[in-house]
Amino acid sequence: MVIRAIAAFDSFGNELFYEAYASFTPNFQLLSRILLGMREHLPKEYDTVNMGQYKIALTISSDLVLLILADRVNGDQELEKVVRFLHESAREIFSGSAKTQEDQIEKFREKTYEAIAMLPVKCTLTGYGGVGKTTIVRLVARGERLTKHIPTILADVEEIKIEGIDPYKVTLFTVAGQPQYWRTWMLTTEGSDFVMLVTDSTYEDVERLQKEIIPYLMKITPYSRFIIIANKQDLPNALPPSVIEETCGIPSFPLVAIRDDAKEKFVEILATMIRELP
Ligand SMILES: Nc1nc2c(ncn2[C@@H]2O[C@H](COP(=O)(O)OP(=O)(O)OP(=O)(O)O)[C@@H](O)[C@H]2O)c(=O)[nH]1
Ligand SMILES: [Mg+2]
Repeated sequence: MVIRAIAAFDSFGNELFYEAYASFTPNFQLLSRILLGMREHLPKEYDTVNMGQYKIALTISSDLVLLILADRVNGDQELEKVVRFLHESAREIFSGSAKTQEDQIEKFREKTYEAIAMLPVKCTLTGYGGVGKTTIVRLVARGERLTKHIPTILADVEEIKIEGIDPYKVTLFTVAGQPQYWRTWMLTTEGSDFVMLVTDSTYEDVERLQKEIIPYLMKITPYSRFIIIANKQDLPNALPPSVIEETCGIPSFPLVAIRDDAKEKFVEILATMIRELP
């Protein structure tokens, strides 16, 4: 789950806290004001509002309104837990009169980082057989370099945690790319915050992405965000990411998964994807 911004208001509508952790397109501050203005029409203490790929979750008590701008992909249950946790934390912190306002804000900011880390960002590497999905995950997870393509069966259940994209925690999954396993993508890819489409950057594979794989995945998980990893950029005739991006209409990033700096490069792509793509 990607939490993009958090705001808290007191009972008079004064802003107690606001912070954005990643980019987004909705005017969250204005939407917060609109929701505050219609409080009496929000009978439940917890509610959500869906807007395209985004979701606003809010909790209301007599002294506090807390709002979170998150991505829509995942179910409400885990989000509700986090919003309630933050609501209680905010009530405690902002009613403590001993401290200065800056201290209160700083203390609550720590709580928001804690809350964001409670919901890992699920990223699934998809794409055709042999394009380098398992290579990437092995390298990032264990520092191993694969030289042979051993087709993944069903789904590679490499689940790893990556540090360094604070305050976000990331979990990576990979699928099996051979066509006979595409049906399993329903289970592995559905509900991913990010679908990372890996291609070997050949004309043939990019065409397959555009014509078959992307339309199929869009059906399975329409609210996920998509990026392309243009892998095997070391090979002659590799299409550059700009051409792949234009062909598929999806942000594309270059990679050579068998190089020593691939892990670093991949983590950079993850960070850009999470923080900068709205
Ligand atoms: N030249 C080159 N070879 C690469 C690169 N990345 C991966 N490979 C090789 O390409 C093959 C990819 O194999 P895997 O990573 O197992 O492929 P996969 O996408 O997991 O395939 P499936 O599990 O069948 O879906 C391996 O032989 C890698 O060594 C790269 O950037 N450049
Ligand atoms: Mg594999």
